[in-house]
Amino acid sequence: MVLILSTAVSVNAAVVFSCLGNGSALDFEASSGSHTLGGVQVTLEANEGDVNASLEGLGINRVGGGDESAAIDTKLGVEILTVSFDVDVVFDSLTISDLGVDDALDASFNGGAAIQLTSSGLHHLGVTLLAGEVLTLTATEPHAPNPNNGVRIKEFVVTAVPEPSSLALLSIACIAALLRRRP
Ligand SMILES: [Ca+2]
Ligand SMILES: [Ca+2]
Ligand SMILES: [Ca+2]
Repeated sequence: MVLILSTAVSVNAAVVFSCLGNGSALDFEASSGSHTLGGVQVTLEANEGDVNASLEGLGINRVGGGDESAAIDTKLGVEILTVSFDVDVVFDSLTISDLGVDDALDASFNGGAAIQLTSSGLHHLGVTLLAGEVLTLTATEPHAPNPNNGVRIKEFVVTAVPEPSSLALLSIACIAALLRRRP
């Protein structure tokens, strides 16, 4: 069984969605957009304004003065970015930056309890998100009424979960290989 699982993992490499750069693949400059990488399509949607990236990171560009246009913040109202995929994935990690003392980012997988992120850097999550389920990233204010002045998304990593049918085929192949090895 261990052999089967490790083989299954090795054929599903992690897909790294890097968010940096004006004009990068995730710089949609529209309320939502999709991008396919490594056979995994991601869809991002902003609750208000546009999904926007700059050299500093990815966030939401909201109409009005004073918004951090490439960050998720609460300056002009709570910004929420939703993330979904067209296949079942394990959401391995999320890298964020610019977390000040007044900033936090809540991550909720498919409506589940929020995981509050309060520091910049790489956060290992390892949560399964089925095709079409939504990861909700919400700018929150741990020290309200001080606004969250912006959290930037740098990168996220997902690994596609094998289809049950392909896993079954793989299992059969592994069993066959084991049987062949017997004297
Ligand atoms: Ca841009
Ligand atoms: Ca913003
Ligand atoms: Ca900040």
